[in-house]
Amino acid sequence: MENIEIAKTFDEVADLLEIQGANPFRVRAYRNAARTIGTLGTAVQSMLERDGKALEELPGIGADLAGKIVSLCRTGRLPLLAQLTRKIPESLVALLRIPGVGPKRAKLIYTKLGVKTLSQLEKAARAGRVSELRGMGPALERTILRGIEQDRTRSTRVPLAEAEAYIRPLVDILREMPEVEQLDVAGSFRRRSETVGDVDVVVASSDPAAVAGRFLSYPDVKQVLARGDTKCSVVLRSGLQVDLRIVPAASYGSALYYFTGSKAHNIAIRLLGVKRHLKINEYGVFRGRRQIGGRTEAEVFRAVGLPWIPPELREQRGEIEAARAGELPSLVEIGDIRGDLQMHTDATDGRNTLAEMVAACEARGYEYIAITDHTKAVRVAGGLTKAGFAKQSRAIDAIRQRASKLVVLKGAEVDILDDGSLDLDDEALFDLDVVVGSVHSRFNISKAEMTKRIVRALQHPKVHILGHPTGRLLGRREPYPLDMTEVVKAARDYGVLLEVNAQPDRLDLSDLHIRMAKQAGVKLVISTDAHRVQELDCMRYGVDQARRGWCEAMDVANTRHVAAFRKLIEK
Ligand code: DGT
Ligand code: CA
Ligand code: CA
Ligand code: ZN
Repeated sequence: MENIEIAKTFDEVADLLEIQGANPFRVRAYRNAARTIGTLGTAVQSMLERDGKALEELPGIGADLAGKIVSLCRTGRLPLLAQLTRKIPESLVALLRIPGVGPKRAKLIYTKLGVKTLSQLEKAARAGRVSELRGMGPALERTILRGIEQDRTRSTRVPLAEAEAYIRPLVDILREMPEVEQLDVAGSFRRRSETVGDVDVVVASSDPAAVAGRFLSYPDVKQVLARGDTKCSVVLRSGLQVDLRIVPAASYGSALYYFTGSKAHNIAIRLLGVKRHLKINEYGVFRGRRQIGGRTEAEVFRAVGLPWIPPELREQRGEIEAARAGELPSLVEIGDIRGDLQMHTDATDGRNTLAEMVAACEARGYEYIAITDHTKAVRVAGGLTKAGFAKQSRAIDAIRQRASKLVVLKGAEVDILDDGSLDLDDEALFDLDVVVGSVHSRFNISKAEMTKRIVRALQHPKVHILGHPTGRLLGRREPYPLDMTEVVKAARDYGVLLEVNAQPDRLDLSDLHIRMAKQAGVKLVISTDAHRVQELDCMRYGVDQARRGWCEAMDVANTRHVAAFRKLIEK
């Protein structure tokens, strides 16, 4: 059992408990456990094999939850889940994906209308029966119908980080084989797309049968779609499809290049080859029948007169022209990042104390960080009042007394209220070093209203960063309607940084919006928005996203030294 499957099971338990109206603390406990397990660096299964008690030491996991994890790993089932689904159908959980339908409404819809599935909900909404329920109305009914439509067209793509978790153990096994000379994960995974359709693995080996055999016998394989000596395709238990290509070392570079894609990029490169009377495919670069290259990727690019192009750029968005002109960006790297400017502590909805977050950031070698807990409007997160921030400020002063190289900046993630005003008074704001302004409520307003709301917030002299600018949650919530051109313009005019939120289910801004901001001369900031120490490690997903947006280190504010960063955010 993979960590991520355990996490999903706990999330489902939390959903079902919530629909039943269970004690919110109990719901929270399962959600927190899901997050802990989902973001854990080591496999729970292997922890159990080594030391049965180690689980209980994880944050948010006591003896009771540890016992549940053990039985889940041993039997693949959780009795509690079965018990819950005896009372209410499991299919109701799908209703929660629809905007406007929370647990209370899902329960109401089920008990009053007998609706158990999305298609039944659609029927009921079309018949106008949903709007007749207490607290609902025609506007909500329309939102629900629109949500169901979007849910249907949404594909089964998997967030990159999730695919990474599923594929890592398999890749580790293959890499250990002496028959595997080289191995890379190619495709959209290597291009670091925010979601992947399937995972493409490329291997160099002179014994393809051995590699294919090991691949097909991997215990997590649920279904074999294709089996051949050089080409196999399987579906893992998680539902993720994995394609494997095995080639001789002399073709490895061209196979890696070819299966990295994107398709549009490949076609453009192949056409450049045709002009030079070259044939370029997954087996190599050929002049007539003679192979003239393909052992490395660089040889493929060299054959068409280009320098090697980083995979993140291979989307046929001008990278070939830039490469030809010698103007490829020198992309930002994880090692360039000197600070993390959004994170939460247990003063609000974070899991770790201020001291623990600080220590974890010191261990990661950062030069500076900002502690940015929520403000009071975010009630579910226990957002801080002015007094709460004053208390935190004293705690940070105490930490600053200790000799440490890490600069701890005082910050807040301040809610942008309905009218674009801020959820903290000016006096409190002016005591802070770094203010992230974010929208967490009232997503269902018009594009014009949302744009006005955000632009007004950016005008405030103490808003330095716009947090997760579009509010999307990959696969779960569409971005709120927003005129990004206007927001980018306002960010430039008022000297506000736009956040690239590195949480794997946010990655907000998107790659295209990042590039738009960069081209407008707006600086970005890559932040983890960590709610626990392990999440500090998701910085690399934000960096990948910024690379897809063509960012160099200079485009990213938190690659600067702390003094230069502070100067940059002065308005
Ligand atoms: P995905 O899986 O939907 O997230 O996206 P990719 O880019 O990983 O696409 P996939 O898995 O269908 O194929 C992997 C790569 O193989 C793709 O990026 C480029 C290459 N490829 C696939 N089909 C074609 C094709 O018809 N022509 C060319 N030139 N390349 C192709
Ligand atoms: Ca793929
Ligand atoms: Ca594929
Ligand atoms: Zn937030």
